[in-house]
Amino acid sequence: MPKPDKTPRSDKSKQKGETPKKAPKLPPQSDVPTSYAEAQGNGGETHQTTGDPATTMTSQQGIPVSDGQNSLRAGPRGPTLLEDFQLREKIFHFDHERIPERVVHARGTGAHGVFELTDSLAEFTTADVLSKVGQQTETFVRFSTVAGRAGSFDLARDVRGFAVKLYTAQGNWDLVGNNIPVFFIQDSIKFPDLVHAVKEEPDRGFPQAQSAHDNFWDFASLMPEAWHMVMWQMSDRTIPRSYRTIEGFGVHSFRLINAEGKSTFVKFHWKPRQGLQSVVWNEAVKVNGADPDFHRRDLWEAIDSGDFPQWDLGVQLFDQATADALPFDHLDATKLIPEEDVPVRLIGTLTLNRNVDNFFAETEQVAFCTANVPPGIDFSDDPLLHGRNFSYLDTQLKRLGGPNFTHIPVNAPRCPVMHFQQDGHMAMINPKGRANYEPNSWGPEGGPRENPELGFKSFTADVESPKARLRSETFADHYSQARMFYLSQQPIEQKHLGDALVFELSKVTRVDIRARAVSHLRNIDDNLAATVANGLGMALPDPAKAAKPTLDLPTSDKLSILANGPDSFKGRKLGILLTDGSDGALLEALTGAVEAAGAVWEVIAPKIGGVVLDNGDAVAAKQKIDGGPSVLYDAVAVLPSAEGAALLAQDAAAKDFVSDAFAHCKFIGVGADAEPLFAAARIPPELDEGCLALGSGKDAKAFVVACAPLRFWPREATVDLDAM
Ligand code: HDD
Repeated sequence: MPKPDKTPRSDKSKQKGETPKKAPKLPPQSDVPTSYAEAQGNGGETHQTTGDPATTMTSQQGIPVSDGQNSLRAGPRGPTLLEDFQLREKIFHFDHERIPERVVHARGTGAHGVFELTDSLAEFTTADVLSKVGQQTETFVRFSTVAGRAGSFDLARDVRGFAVKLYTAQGNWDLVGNNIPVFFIQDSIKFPDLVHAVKEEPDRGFPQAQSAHDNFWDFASLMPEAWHMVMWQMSDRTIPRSYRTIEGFGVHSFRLINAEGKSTFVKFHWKPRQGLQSVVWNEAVKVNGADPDFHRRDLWEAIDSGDFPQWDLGVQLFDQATADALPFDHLDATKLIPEEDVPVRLIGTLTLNRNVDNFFAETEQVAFCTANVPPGIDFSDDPLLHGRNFSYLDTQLKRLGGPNFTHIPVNAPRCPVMHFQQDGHMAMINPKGRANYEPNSWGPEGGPRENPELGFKSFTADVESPKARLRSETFADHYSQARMFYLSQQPIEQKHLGDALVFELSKVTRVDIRARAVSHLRNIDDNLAATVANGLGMALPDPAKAAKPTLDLPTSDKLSILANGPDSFKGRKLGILLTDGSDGALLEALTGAVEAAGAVWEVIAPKIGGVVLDNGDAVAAKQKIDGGPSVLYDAVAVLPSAEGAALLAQDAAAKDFVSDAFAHCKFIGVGADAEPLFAAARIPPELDEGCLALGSGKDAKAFVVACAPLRFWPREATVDLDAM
């Protein structure tokens, strides 16, 4: 039998693609340089070409560079000369490297992919991208958090952006959504207030990437319309395990328009084939310290290793009569349409299959706009959507510095682009020819013409109303869907939601704001309100004044993460803690079982150099124990040798590895000799069913199968005071 390749998966990809970095060649003793100038070069090996023009470094103007290490100066210790255009250009360009970060969604990561249509909507829309089964459309997706700055951590409790650019044959279609199907506010005029309230407080510049502060809860507690979204925000949806395990929602109702001009309302959904999954809050807090790039690294590594994440595009299609029969207004972005009322029809699949070549050029410069829709897709009258259509175009001008950001490759449509717009900062593709206006009489050389048949046509709707600043009465029910969402959660999810509210409101210093927040919960669910009030150590306040009484709507399984989780360990990561002398045969069986399940594994060891197994095989480690805490893994196997376990029992990081995995309700594979480490980590000796003995090949397979539910939730009642 061939010996197993013990190289961790992520290292294998390196073997495949990346050029190994050469260690710098040290000069032999006899060649010791006699001057500093000579020593700098290491014989020229690391920074000079062998004379090949193709690899010669140049300035921005293309002028070849002879020396990139030293600026031009008068004598070795004399003044630097203004004449040094090379130094001047390099520093000038560096000084201008930053552009304004996005005012919201600043922290994000992007990837390329393809969307393939599997079910035609041609009877509803003239949009080519939704009509031709089998057609593949190039796509770019950017995932993001909302509140944190570009350098903030990934696992903030926050909404996730899910922005999709489809380069369709009829122009770019941007579906700029979130991982939550509703929004905090009904009218875009409140957006700056919402964003100001959630971001750092303006006097002190903190807290970063948190809603757990007075200003956010002050605002939320004064905005009853926010409370449906607040329920989602306090659920585990906002601490996802991975971008690969979130849903995406277009939020608003849009319209599909067919060849006869008939309109059908549509809501868009992205459903992850990876299943939904989140982490627990204590884990999120620790992940942020252990790996602030947890989500972007996860997406990058999955795509890099060929495990391409996929989402199905779903549509809820409904007509005006259906909309009129709903107990709420579908134009109100704080409401969703339950899938039980209007089913989601899956019509295509998005596959992310290529990482970016350059983060700035692509992920940072990509510019989305909700107004970018091809013919056949149109807007509903959702007032939040209308504000967005204005805002995104405006923001790109500020961020990207001029009106020609569509010339940047990641933003450029892949179909022909023909118009008479010209010039401006950074213009790269001015229209050709003599005529730069229309109509003109230059014939075919005169450039493009409008096309009443193929061109975009807005849906014709009658509008007759007084001009006024109004909020429709049909938007007035703020609590019924918040209650529906809460009651649709499984008990452990309800517990997490209550814990999150207690955590967040415990960070609020003003007691009156805490009380006002809880007063809204009384209109949502009295048990939840009582739990939160108890958790905050305060008396239950009176219910907030409600514009409409809360309705008891039917619950929906689709709103629960746990009811929509994966059915296997596929795409997940197992952390295997080893020491010298660990069982080689077991490791081989375990890694085989993990790979057969389509999952990945990493070795964590006392030293990054790795360990030598009982069969003499050397295994490289991916992480040293304190750099690879168990929070980075979906499940762990703890397989030290007897000697190793005795040593690890004295090591704080090793004990945390085990006790955190236990506290976070992870499935744990327990090696035959691991007991002293478990005892030192204060794990009760009677191991629960989430801790599985690992001894043979058969056990290894059973362990990976057992990991499918991802967490052993019954344990939470034994490790969390709030649950006892
Ligand atoms: Fe927004 C960015 C999603 C309401 C104004 N928004 C932005 C991004 C996402 C969303 C995913 C990041 C795009 C990227 O990756 O580049 N926004 C939403 C959703 C909303 C929403 C789902 C409600 C349904 N947004 C919203 C409103 C306004 C904005 C009401 C203003 C009226 N959003 C912006 C913005 C941003 C933005 C300021 C910042 C950077 C950018 O647009 O390109 O214009």
